[in-house]
Amino acid sequence: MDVVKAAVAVPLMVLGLLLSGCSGTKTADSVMTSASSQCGGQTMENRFIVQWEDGSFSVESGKSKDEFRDSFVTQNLALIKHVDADQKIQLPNQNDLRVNATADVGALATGTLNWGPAMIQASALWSKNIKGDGIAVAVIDGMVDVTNTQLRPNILINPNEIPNNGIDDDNNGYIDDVYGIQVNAGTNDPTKNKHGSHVAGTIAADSTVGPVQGVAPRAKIIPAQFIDNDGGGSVGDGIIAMNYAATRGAKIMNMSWGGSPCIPNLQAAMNSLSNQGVLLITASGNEGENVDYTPSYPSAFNLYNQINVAASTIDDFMIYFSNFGQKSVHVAAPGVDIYSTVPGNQVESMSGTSMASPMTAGAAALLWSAFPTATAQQVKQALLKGVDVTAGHEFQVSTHGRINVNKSYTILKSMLGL
Ligand SMILES: [Ca+2]
Ligand SMILES: [Ca+2]
Repeated sequence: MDVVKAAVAVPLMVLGLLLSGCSGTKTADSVMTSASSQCGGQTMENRFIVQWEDGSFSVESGKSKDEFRDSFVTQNLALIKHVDADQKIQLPNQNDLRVNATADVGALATGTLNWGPAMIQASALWSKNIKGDGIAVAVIDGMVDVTNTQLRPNILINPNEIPNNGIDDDNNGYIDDVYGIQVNAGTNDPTKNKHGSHVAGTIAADSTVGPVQGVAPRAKIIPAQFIDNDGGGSVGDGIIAMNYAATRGAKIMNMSWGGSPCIPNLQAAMNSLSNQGVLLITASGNEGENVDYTPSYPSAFNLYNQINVAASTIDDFMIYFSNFGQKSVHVAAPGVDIYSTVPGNQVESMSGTSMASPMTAGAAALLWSAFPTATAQQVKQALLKGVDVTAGHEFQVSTHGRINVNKSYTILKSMLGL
């Protein structure tokens, strides 16, 4: 599947020349993040994230910042709102994620295998037949193994795209995007990077066909892949993946990655999605830091419709490596020794805020499927107000608690006057 968004740049360049007289005081320098306001990170010298005046984003290439400013930016200035150098992001390697050996699932007590959904009381909603129906959740991550027995039933199919014919049948800019997209142009093998499959299973593994209980076992996953086999990706590709998922109807997006320093265009892109009513769930990060004072992004953006999630243990304490913060982290969710789907129809345990975030995304999908007229903000507030706060276990997050989707259900019902 190829990304053909770059082709849009040609007509825009022509139009840009025509309109350049209307650009006012805008200059090529004024729309580009200056070197002095860049705040570290692994800048990609030849790639640029362009925010256009119409609210869209694209990733463009150039020989250098100066060359890009003098050619592309100058020529398209009237249509460009802001330009950032793209930056690399990197998932923790598999050891840092504390991947355990493939579990002998049969030997595990059920309470151990699916302790996360149990702790947040998801089963209380399942028993009411509330299971995430009709809610699309985007996994903005590495490749999702769409052949996995427990994931396959819950991958959202693009009905207007004919598979494997090399044609963009629905004319959405992406060839053969039947399941989702791969923004990263490399060879993407879900067996090399299991993170996306694990995240997807926590959200929506179909519990009728395997041992993993997804929190919302009938929600639909939109795989929007931008992280490669080695866990690397770029902020610009992440923005493309998010905006693609929005066009496919994602109500919720899970972002189990971070570490980016301040990139105005990442904030602008996510703020736009938040303002469109998309609920953005982010992992607080695994550095054990207070992100109110040591922010990394997108964790610490604190957007209107963002929930930033810390990781808790089976004993209901925050794990030592979870980032925290009274202002910019909102809730905790189970994120340690989380068993979920990986390629080969296997089940593995991973630990990290990467696992706590999809636990929360799944909870949001349950609530939204129960109350489809709720706004993203109402779902967020219900999740925040429904947390369990246990004496002696208070989390250093704004709500001091760990999510409880059953309590949040009652709160949301009341908020909606139902
Ligand atoms: Ca298409
Ligand atoms: Ca096609």
